[in-house]
Amino acid sequence: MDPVVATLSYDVAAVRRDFPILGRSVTVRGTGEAAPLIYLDNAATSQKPRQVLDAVIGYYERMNANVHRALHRLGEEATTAFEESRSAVAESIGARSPAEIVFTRGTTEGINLIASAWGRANVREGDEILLTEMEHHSNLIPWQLLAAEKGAHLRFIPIREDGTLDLDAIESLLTERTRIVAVTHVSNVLGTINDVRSIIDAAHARDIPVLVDAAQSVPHIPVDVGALDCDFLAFSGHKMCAPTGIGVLYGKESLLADMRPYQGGGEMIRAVWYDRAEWNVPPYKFEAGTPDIAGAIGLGAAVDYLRRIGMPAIRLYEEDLTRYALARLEEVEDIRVYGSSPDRGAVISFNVGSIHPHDVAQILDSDGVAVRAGHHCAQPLMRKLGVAATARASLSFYNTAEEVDRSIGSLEKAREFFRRVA
Ligand code: C6P
Repeated sequence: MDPVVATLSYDVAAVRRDFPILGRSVTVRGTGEAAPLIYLDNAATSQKPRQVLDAVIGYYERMNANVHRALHRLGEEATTAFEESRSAVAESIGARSPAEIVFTRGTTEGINLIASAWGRANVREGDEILLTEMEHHSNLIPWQLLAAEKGAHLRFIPIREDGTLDLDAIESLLTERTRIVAVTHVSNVLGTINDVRSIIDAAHARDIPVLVDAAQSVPHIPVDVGALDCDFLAFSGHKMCAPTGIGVLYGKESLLADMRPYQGGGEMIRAVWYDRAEWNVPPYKFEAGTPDIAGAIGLGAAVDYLRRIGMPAIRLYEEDLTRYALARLEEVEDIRVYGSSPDRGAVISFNVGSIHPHDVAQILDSDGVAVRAGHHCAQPLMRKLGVAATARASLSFYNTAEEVDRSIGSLEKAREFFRRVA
């Protein structure tokens, strides 16, 4: 890995040149003119820099082989690159050892792994699982499945008007039946950055382990699992400049060592007989079958890339840009922004008057501005907010104030259009 040069600022124009897709233009519907693409759907998936694309292509061009099996040169090189990525990930989130880093398909698989492998062994009838009211379906459905199988109950930390968690409620929600707490670090709808450290402290005071859904935090803010003292933490490579299909589950080594495997197959065993088997050590115990080798190598390159810019610098830049975008949005008549936590990430959900968010997204798209509209895989939260859907702009370290300005122009256009047809 190159030496990490972390300062608190960086050259955004130079960073943008690393991303081939940011140089593309799209045809403006109506005029037929070409406009630069404005990509504001980073919470769904991020764009990929040349360094990551090269790492993936380089693997296939120079060392394509299976890992941990082949004794030949290619196998050895692929295994080294794969394990170097694991070490880079471990170092970047402050894990004590690469053995605490399980490669998964993404956040969803990481949470399912814990609900299944840890949950089935530790949750019993009448037990409770504590979540929050702002969870993505990925940190809700796996627990619903487990609760239904075991006869356990789900409890929820409520959210307040401003989209922050009511942490005062925790003390009464943590009971002698609570077996695990699973909480999102940053909401993919409200942008709220949750004070997971306090939640972890409260849970640990009762010996309850905590899983953090870090899908929207690891790509945007410095995250240190040692400082948080979380027991499990899951995130996705594709939201942090790496390819799709690769993700990470961090787990404290002692917990991973005690857990049953998640899936059976090659790689996760030490010895096999016709009627039984002995498991491999973590993390391999949880990596049955051929992994996404190219994806893991791409993730290693993405981690190196982000660390060279510096996560503190990325956080500062995105914080500024989000503040600017929120201020500009406030100028739009009839705008309603969901979530006003003082501590927030680069996600802004909004609606404009009674215009359907799908229409807002479509008009923005016709101007080359990509935002998401829908329930954002958080239907219970949408119900809580009293809406069926919202539009959502999610920013990244390569977006600019100029892009925000152009998007606001398109939003005004949408509002004007619907005022005329109303
Ligand atoms: N949210 C969004 O547009 P996967 O699909 O496994 O990479 O990530 C799931 C996930 C889990 N938790 C949170 C907080 C998330 O935001 C996501 C993914 C995307 O908001 C796609 S629905």
